[in-house]
Amino acid sequence: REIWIPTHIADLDKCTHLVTKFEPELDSDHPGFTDMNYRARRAQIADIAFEYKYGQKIPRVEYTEDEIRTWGHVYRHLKELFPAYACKEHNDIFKLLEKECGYSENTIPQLEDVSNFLKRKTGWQLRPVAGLLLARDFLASLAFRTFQCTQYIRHGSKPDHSPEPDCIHELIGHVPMLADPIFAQFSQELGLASLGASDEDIERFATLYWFTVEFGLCKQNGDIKAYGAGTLSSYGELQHAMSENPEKKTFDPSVTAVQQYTDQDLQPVYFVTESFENMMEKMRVYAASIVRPYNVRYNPYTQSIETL
Ligand code: H2B
Ligand code: FE
Repeated sequence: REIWIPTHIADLDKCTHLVTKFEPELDSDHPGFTDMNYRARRAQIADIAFEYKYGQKIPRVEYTEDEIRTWGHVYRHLKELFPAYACKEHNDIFKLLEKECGYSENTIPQLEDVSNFLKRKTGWQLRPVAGLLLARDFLASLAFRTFQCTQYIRHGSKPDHSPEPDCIHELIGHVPMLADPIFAQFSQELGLASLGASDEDIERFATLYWFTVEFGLCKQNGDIKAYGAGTLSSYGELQHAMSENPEKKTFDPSVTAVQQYTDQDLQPVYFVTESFENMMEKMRVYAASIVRPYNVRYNPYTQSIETL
C-alpha cells in the first residue's frame, strides 16, 4: 500500500483537507459561534481558498474597520514585547516587512504582496487555505516551500487568543521566520522528511513542528528568545513563555517528538535550541532514522519531488 504524495507544486491543490474541530460553525466554545455576521464573513473568505488553484494570484480581501481594529490591537501589544522577547531574525525581518511590505498597525497586509516578498527573500510562497489542515497535507506543502496561509481574522471579542490559525498568527508569527534563509531551509526539510511517512511518523513530525515552528525558543547571546509563531503572535503566550512558569527543556528530536502538548491553553513545556543550525543538524539525524519506502529530494527548477 503506497501512500500518495504530491510530486509537483501544483499537486498541492489536492492537499487541502481541513480539520474542522475549531471552526466557528461547529465549535460551541468558539467566540464567533453565535455571531452570524462573523460566520458569514468567514465563509466568504473561505471561498477564496476553496476556489484557489496553484499559479493564480491570491485575491485581495478588503478588510473591515472592525477587522483592522483587531489586527491593530494585537499588533501594538506584540510590538512592545518584540525587542526584548523575539529572536534577532524575527526582529530584523519584522522591520523589513514594515518598510517594504506594508506592515503597520492600520493595515492588514495582503497575502499576494507578502507571498511576493517571501519569493524574493527565500523562495517561499503563500497559498490561501480555509482553516486548520490535516497534518499530512500541511507538512507536505512545506516540502515545496509553500505555506498554506489563512486569510480571515480571529473574532474581535478575543483578540489575544485564537484556537485556530488566523492571518495575525500567519503574518506576524510565521512570515518573518520564513524570510530567514536558515529557518526557511529547516522548514522545507521538515516537509520533505514527512513525505510518504507512516501515520505514526506524521504524528511525530507534527509534534516536532509544534515544538519548533509553532512554540520554539532559542538561545541568543545567553538569553532565551522566542522564534515560534504561536508564541510570537500571542502577547499572552509570549509573556508566559518568557516567564519562570513553564518548563524549558533542551531540544532533542527523539524526546521532543513524543512530548504531549495541548492546543487549548498556554504551553506548559517549551523546547530550547542552541541555534537554528544545530536544530537542523539534529533534525537531519532524526529524519534519517525514519523508515520510508524511498528518499526524496526537491528539484527547484521543476518544483518537483524526485524519489530516490
Ligand atoms: N493548518 C494550517 N492552516 N495552519 C497551520 O499552522 C497548521 C495547520 N499547522 N495544520 C499544522 C496543522 C501543525 O499543527 C502540525 C503539522 O499538525
Ligand atoms: Fe502556525
